[in-house]
Amino acid sequence: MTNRTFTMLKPDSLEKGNTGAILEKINAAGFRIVAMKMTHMTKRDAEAFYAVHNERPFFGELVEYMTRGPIVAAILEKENAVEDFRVLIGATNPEDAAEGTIRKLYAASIGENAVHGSDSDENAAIEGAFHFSGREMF
Ligand code: 3AN
Repeated sequence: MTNRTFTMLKPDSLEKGNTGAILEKINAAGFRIVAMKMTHMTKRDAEAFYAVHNERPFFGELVEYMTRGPIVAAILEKENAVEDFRVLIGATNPEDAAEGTIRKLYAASIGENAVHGSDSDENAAIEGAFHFSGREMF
């Protein structure tokens, strides 16, 4: 699973009509799409996906946000995918994100930060398997 990462275009990106623009940046950065779908997470899905954050003060807000509308989930492949994708999306807080990064361009705040990117190869595999079966990966 090395060289694969997992991403979600979060509800705010779809609400604002930024899906195409964000996918274009991902494509231009050299990532190959292994799997992709539009889906709407249930409360239970979001609580499970973000279980590592369940003690954090923003957990309720995070679950509310991630379930308020559809998302685009995708598995992406590229050499050094996890690290390079984190560079492409920028810092968690868009105020700290570098110029030209997806979060700098499209995120409103630390809470509504447009995209998700896995933080390790291990989590990329877990998160990809959360959303996709083997038959949906190409
Ligand atoms: P990243 O998405 O950059 O890996 P994490 O894993 O620390 O950041 O946080 C997961 C998600 O939780 C973020 N994408 C964001 O939506 C939300 N989040 C993180 N920190 C905060 C915060 N201080 N206040 C509100 N929401 C937050």
